[in-house]
Amino acid sequence: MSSVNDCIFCKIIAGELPSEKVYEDNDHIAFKDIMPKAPVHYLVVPKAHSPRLDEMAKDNGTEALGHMLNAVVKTAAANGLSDYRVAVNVGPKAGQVVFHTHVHILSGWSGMARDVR
Ligand code: DGP
Repeated sequence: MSSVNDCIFCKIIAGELPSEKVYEDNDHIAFKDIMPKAPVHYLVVPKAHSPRLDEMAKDNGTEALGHMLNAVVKTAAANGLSDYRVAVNVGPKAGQVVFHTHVHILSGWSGMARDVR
């Protein structure tokens, strides 16, 4: 599990690693996922480090959860997405591999995406 010092998303936020940015506000950045699982796949990432969703409220305050979801809606709107899926993996058994809280935005399918994972 990464700490702030070796966190890949902290490095992207700091501009030390490249990313394809699609949205930014004071407290969040959104960029394209490097391994997309849908035609459109963005990650919305709070700039303040917390390892996982269930620790984020403790670390950054419960209002940060709402602000993050608002940034998700803003990211989708800024990129013209009308239909999209929002997902958060919490913990390794759920598939979380980057331990800096983030929200996936998946979109861009041509038809119904009910069974897309
Ligand atoms: P999760 O499994 O929920 O922890 O999702 C982590 C996502 O982060 C995964 O879909 C791949 C993506 N990812 C990992 N490293 C990088 C990176 O260096 N740049 C970008 N843009 N995405 C990354």
